[in-house]
Amino acid sequence: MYNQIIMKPERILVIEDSKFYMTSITKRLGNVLDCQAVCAASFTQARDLLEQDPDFFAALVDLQLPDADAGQALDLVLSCGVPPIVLTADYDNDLRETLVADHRVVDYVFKQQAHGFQYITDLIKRLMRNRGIKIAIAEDSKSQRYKLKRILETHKFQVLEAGDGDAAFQLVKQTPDVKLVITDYNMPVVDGFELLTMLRRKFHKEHLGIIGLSAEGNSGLSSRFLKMGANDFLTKPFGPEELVARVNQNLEMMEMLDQLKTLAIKDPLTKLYNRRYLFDEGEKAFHECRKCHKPLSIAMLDIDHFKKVNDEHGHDAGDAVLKAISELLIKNTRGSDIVARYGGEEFCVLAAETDAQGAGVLFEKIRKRIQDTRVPFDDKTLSATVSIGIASGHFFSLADMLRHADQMLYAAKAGGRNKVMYEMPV
Ligand code: GH3
Ligand code: MG
Ligand code: MG
Ligand code: MG
Repeated sequence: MYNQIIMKPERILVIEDSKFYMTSITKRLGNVLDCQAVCAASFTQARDLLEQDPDFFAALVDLQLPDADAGQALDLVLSCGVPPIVLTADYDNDLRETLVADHRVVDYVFKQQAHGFQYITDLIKRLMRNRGIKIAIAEDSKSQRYKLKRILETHKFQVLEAGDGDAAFQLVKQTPDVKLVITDYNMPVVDGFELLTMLRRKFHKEHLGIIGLSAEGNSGLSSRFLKMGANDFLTKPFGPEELVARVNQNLEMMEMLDQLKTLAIKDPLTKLYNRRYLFDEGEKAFHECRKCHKPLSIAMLDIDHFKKVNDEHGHDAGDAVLKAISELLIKNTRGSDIVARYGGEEFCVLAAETDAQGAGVLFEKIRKRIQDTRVPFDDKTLSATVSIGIASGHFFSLADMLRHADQMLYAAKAGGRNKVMYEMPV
């Protein structure tokens, strides 16, 4: 039995009197984002809904409604603490300035805007993602810090604050999942450049983004921030739209790099490391163990008669078995071991600091657990066994170890399959 956490879809309040607009946006929210759109066709309806339960993730608010003054619904939503995305029929510069000045407003969208629905769903998707992202602000000016915090919190980021560079450094050190630091230059104790230098000694650009804030008229500051390892900079004074756009752009860039890296080292089906990673990291582990006279074991695993699973139940069933075995391998090994998909239905586990005896016990347990595993697929239950060959101890090279493990695997196959084969050192 699986323990499943059922997540309730987020509720989004949509206050809109145009039936067409309401239907289109509601459909998209449900289909694209798995959100629950709660519809209010008038101000009165919106007020009743908010009175019943004001716990909305966000609100889409039409400024023009038949039973209220312009903007009355926006005030209502803000007074309930729900972050609003304003929908407006026409562009008006004064209106834009009023909206931008209120740091509690997430954004505004023109209804005629090309790809407007896409814009809204992308925005809400980002707000959902932002909930899990921590941003630290290093800024000595209280009012500036408050402004930044307010804007970022409206966009659902988790915000941490520090009044000088040293406090910011301590904060980031204690909170390793901070994704982005926004830092002022001129600060007491430790200034923006020193903070940048201290942070870069510990955290790489790809893991911790840093945006420097430089004062107007000092263009030298921005280029210095970049040269010293900042990801980006913003020149003061800046508006919330500029800040949020830069923050998002930098986060997206980091996420993309992360995804690219994952693609380069992991197998997409099983999420295990690929062959290339095994060779690169395995080589390092091999030399490390040899240098420190620590034991090392390598196991090659091959699913028995796997072709039959595909032939009898189809390729998707085969994939389900591959995934189940991969999960089992991860669960039954240590984080420091390298578990890789070596080829189609072949796996390789590199267990550092494990001698022949330890490896024998470990892989016998794994063999037994795979044999006992039942994989549900459609209305069927699938099962599989594996043959395992182990190489332990001191070898000339990693390739040499892999070759030996492969020979042992061959012996396990020849010996009847569903077996673990290894030679104990004499
Ligand atoms: P043995 O016990 O001798 O290892 O027999 P086997 O059938 O497991 O070995 P064989 O090498 O003949 O067949 C391997 C099969 O694995 C054939 C191939 O279609 C299947 N396979 C390889 N990669 C994948 C994959 O990604 N998904 C699925 N479903 N099957 C795969
Ligand atoms: Mg300052
Ligand atoms: Mg094979
Ligand atoms: Mg096989």
